[in-house]
Amino acid sequence: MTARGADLVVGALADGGVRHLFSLSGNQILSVYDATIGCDLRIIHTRHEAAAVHMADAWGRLGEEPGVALVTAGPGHLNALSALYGALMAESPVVLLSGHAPAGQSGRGAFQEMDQAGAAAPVTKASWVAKDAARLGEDIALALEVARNGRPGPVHVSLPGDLLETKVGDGSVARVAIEPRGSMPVAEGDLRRVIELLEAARRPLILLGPAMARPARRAVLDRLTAATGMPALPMESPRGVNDPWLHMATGCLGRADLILLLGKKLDFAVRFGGAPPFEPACRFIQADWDAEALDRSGRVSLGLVTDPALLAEHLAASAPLASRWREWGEEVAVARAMVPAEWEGLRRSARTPMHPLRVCAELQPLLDRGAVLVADGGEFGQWIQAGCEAGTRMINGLSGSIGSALPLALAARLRHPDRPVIAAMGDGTFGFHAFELDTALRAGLPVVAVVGNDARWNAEHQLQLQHYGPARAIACELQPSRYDRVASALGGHGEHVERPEDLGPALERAIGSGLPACVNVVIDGVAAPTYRATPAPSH
Ligand SMILES: Cc1ncc(C[n+]2csc(CCOP(=O)(O)OP(=O)(O)O)c2C)c(N)n1
Ligand SMILES: [Mg+2]
Repeated sequence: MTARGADLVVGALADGGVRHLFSLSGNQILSVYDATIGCDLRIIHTRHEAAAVHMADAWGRLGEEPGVALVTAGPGHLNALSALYGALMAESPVVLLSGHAPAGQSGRGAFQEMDQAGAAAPVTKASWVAKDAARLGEDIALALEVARNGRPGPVHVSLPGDLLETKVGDGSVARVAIEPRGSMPVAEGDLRRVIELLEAARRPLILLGPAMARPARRAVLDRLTAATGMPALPMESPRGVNDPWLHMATGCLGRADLILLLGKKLDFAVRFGGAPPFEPACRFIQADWDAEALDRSGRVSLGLVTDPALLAEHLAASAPLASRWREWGEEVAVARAMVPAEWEGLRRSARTPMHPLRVCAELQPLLDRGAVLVADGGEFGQWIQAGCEAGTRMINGLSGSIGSALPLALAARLRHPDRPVIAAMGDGTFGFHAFELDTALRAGLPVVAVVGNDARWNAEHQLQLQHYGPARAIACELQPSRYDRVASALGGHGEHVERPEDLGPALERAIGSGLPACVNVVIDGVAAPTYRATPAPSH
């Protein structure tokens, strides 16, 4: 059989270790669908292009290997872009392949013709339109390599429909190998300067960017903390230094006299290094893969372009730093484990509507048994993030976007087929991708959506109360809808819960059903957690 451009695309994906394409069909990509027949490349097709990209994002975050989404041209491509922003901010290796108007009609007003590479450029590491049918395999191999190299992130390639259909040879599709860029060594002088600054510090603290905080690189950080005592905190929430999951450790930021930013930009998440939370005298060191990511405001005393994980490795092996900050490290760890004193009562509270912490208390045994937790944003999402501990946990991330939890959960289930996967989100958020419960059913990915239903966009409602007062709360109310019935209508399992004692059994039934499920929980729409109260040890 004569190979087409589309066969080169599929061949290069397979050679690159890609086994799943998260996709929504469209005219310009049907040749790629056709080319997958008989290949070890499964198409999981979604109900919205953004969901396909969210799934690719989760796949990337969970395994550090690129998740690949395939969408159609023009509007399909544009639908995918908001989710690409999520992957960019989460530093997730993702490749978005979009169908594109035929190259042969370029500039003539072809169907769905637009500047797709330009549109994707602000939310990608690299973005281009393939030019040559015979070299489509190289485009794919390069995209996979760029996505995973250095700071991981999304890459976009537009695939003109006519190139995909072009005959390119006799079917013997040549393997394409792109040489991976080698890791970046740490210059000896740089390492010496970092060690000198650290030696002078009494309470140094490491802040990690999202990629550094994920398990693959986190292991190095754990070794560094074990060797030196120096604590490390992830900055992966849009609430940054106020990430509710940090608990009382947020209060330790103001006590640090040196912050070591590893793969973490000096951005909004860390309040640009300002006071509060940081003392004006606190010094900053920044190590990053990219020179463009280094601070230019003058706040950082030492900026290095290097692989931050490799720097951590060297620091862990540095004799002068060994065991230097044991007490301080312990102090931060204890603060991380402390939550406000009143939480214990709220976790047990029998009142209705339920407090979000009571929902956390009912979820925790499932997480202790190995369930994966995906938490979205909004006030309910913040409570879940703050009040639950999970071995495998994914949150919406620094994009601050709501809506991704359900598609992220589907990919988590694909990655961990033997573990229950719980996606917790507010009622407003559920509306973004509720129909992915249908994808879940078709693809055999039973996840449990736990919807905290307070019949409003509470996070914004709370901001209105704070800034404009109760008399000027406007346009944030929703219906107290029975979202569980959405799941049943789509062939899944639905549970509606109003009383706290019913939640645990409802969750068990939802997981036991083996179907995609929605547990609609009527909750009290309280404001997200804050940490001013007297601390108590957490559960
Ligand atoms: C894509 C996107 N649109 C809008 C927002 C603004 N936003 C943040 S939280 C929120 C409310 C979420 O409501 P819900 O899911 O019901 O959770 P709740 O806050 O009520 O617990 C909104 C509208 C956002 N962060 N992302
Ligand atoms: Mg809500």
